[in-house]
Amino acid sequence: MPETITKGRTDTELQVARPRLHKVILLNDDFTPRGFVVKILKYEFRLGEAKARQVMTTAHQRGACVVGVFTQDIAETKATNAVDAARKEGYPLLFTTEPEE
Ligand code: TYC
Repeated sequence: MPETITKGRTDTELQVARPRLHKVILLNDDFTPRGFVVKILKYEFRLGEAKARQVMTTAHQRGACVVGVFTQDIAETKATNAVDAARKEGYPLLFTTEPEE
């Protein structure tokens, strides 16, 4: 009869590792037009008009606002694309990413 091998197995080892999620944060500045910020939030982050206006207004009033939470790859790609689109128009708009606690 073959022995059942259980040695070294723990509940922890059987858990599937979930990728750590990263926040994309919109930063305020004094130069980028509000309408342009809303446009970027709609087209790069797929926010609806009302949500895009709300996120833009929060960043405008408080200095920063979380736009969304994504896997690291997607967060960095969206932030880079959004910054590139702003630079093309000559605006200093900034998005950063940081890991969620
Ligand atoms: N503060 C900008 C202005 O008054 C608008 C703005 C809002 C810019 C949010 C960036 O993340 C931002 N034109």
